[in-house]
Amino acid sequence: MSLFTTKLFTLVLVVQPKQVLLGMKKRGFGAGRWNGFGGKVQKGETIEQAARRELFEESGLTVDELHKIGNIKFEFVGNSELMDVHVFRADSYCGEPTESDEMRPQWFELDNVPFMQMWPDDIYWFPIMLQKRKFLGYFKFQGHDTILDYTLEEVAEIQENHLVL
Ligand code: 6OG
Repeated sequence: MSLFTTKLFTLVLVVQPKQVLLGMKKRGFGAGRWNGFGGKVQKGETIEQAARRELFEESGLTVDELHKIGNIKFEFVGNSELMDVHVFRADSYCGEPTESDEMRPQWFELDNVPFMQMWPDDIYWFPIMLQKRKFLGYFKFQGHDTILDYTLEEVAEIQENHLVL
């Protein structure tokens, strides 16, 4: 029996040959940090539908193809709810990045990703993502700044039901 409950989230990285689009989170969880676009999966939608919806709501972009590239489980000490984040990469997009209530989008050169103003896990898995490889990760946080433990492995495919904690 697991003592954890799990909540599903999405995270989309829009990547161009030399740049990645990030959004400055203006409010709520992770405010003040650059991140991909995403949020909670709602009842009645698939994870990919949620990823497209959140990407559009937060950045104004739509995409043809979303590649399922990663899954990261986040544990926060003292919190029995695991965040199960499904990570996608899009290599092309439609529309113009547009600021929303939640996010201010900005392009970053791939050799100038602002890791110091991002969640501390990102520096571990971004290089895998940018190389178009796939990964499974688990990060245990104390507060929002300290990683106590983590695991990260590259995988050939992201399965629907992998690791259960
Ligand atoms: P809303 O609360 O805005 O969804 N997220 C994380 N992203 C990274 N890179 N690292 C983390 O380390 C994260 N924890 C959560 C998932 C939250 C958004 O933030 C992502 C969602 O896209 C702890 O609805």
